[in-house]
Amino acid sequence: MNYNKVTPNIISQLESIAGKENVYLDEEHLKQYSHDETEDLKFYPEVIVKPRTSKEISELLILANRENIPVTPRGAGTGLSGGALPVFGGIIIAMERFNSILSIDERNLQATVEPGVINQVFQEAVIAKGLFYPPDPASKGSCFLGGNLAENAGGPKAVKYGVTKDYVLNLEVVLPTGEIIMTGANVLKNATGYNLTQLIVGSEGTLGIITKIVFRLLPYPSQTLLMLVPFASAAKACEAVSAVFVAGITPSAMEFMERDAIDWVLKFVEVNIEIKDTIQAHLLIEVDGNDADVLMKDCEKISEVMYRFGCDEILLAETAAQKENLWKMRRRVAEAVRSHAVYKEEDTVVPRAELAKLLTGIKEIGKKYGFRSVCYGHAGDGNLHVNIIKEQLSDEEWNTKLPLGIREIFELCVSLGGTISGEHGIGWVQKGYMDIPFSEKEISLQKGIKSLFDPNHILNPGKIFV
Ligand code: 2HG
Ligand code: ZN
Repeated sequence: MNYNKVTPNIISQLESIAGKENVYLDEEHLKQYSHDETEDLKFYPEVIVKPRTSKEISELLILANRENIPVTPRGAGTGLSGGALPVFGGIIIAMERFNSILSIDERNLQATVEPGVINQVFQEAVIAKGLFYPPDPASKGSCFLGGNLAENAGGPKAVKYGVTKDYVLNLEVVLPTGEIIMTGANVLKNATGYNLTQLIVGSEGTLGIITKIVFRLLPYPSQTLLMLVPFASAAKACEAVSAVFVAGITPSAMEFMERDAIDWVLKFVEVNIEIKDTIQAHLLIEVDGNDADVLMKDCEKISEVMYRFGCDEILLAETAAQKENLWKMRRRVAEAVRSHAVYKEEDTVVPRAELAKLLTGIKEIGKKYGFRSVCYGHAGDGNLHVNIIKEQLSDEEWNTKLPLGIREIFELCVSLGGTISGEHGIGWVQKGYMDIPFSEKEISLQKGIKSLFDPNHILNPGKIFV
């Protein structure tokens, strides 16, 4: 794609749309908005605009089509697949001024919010009314709800409560060509026409810019219990996961951490825990509800399953402090890996009963190409985050062997009935592997949808597809 450059004339048009004070050209801003949380990527925008209304976004997109300028929508920049990076320069539309919770409807258990609201701020606002918005990505303290929709974000609670898409009823969206639409209705059941709401969720900012979100909510579960389950065998830990569900229990979280992941996070944050040398992996299992006796019975049943798979002594966390201590260990592991090594993160996902085969296969592929991996993730969803570590590999090996190893890992996922991203999305970094899960026809269908929504390909170009 050949795009035009942003000229002084275009800058003044941007300023007349959004206000001069909301248009940024300074080096500090251009640098700040040139990266997200994806390892080792930087692309500079030419200008950043911070609009406040859907109408302003509409006018910005109309201008971009007229002048053939690429536009990249951006939330909090916590993405992990380069989805918010302006890979062709152009204009970043930053959504942080869309930061209002417009309404919480306690009668219908619904809420209408703007996309620039931080996930945890929204969670806490609804908890204050006894309500619950479950999707809880690791970055919940800083990520925006709009970005959560763009990537259909998950997190530990997805195993029981589902992912972001499962809570979206209706959206206001500004199309790449500037029209403002509503995609659905504020209802729990909707069999009216194609599901434009679910098409937009997970489209990574390539089919439109979300400006209003209508969520469904649940009653807040008042109690939880949390267990840390150690295993001498990582494969056994993975095998135990599906047995819990077969035993009739759906935990509210079921996380897996390899020994390396824990060792690194314990060096990174203060966690009060003793781990025997023989332990090679842990499961972190949470149950939630409103009846303490039922929760304790669930924990007993889960423990029986775990011991059947040869776990070591289980730690039960009952106090808030004990739970916080264990969750801190899991929630900070990504930062610990990021701070410790040059790495490449993959977001593999398979049917949960195939987890042990996936983990074993990943280690064999690592041996074949000479790289080490540190694995952790949402075992209950069959979603394993694989951090491939550069360590002693030369730059040349890293740049030649790594793509081959990643391709084999993704081929293994698909062979096990899985796919190549569970929650982090495709964005810029995984688009070269889309031929593994999809046929040419399946990709051409998706590209056809993109061209229908964005005929001039000005919105978030270069993402998802090569
Ligand atoms: C997690 O489950 C996140 O910890 C990974 O999905 C976050 O890699 C990250 O930064
Ligand atoms: Zn995750």
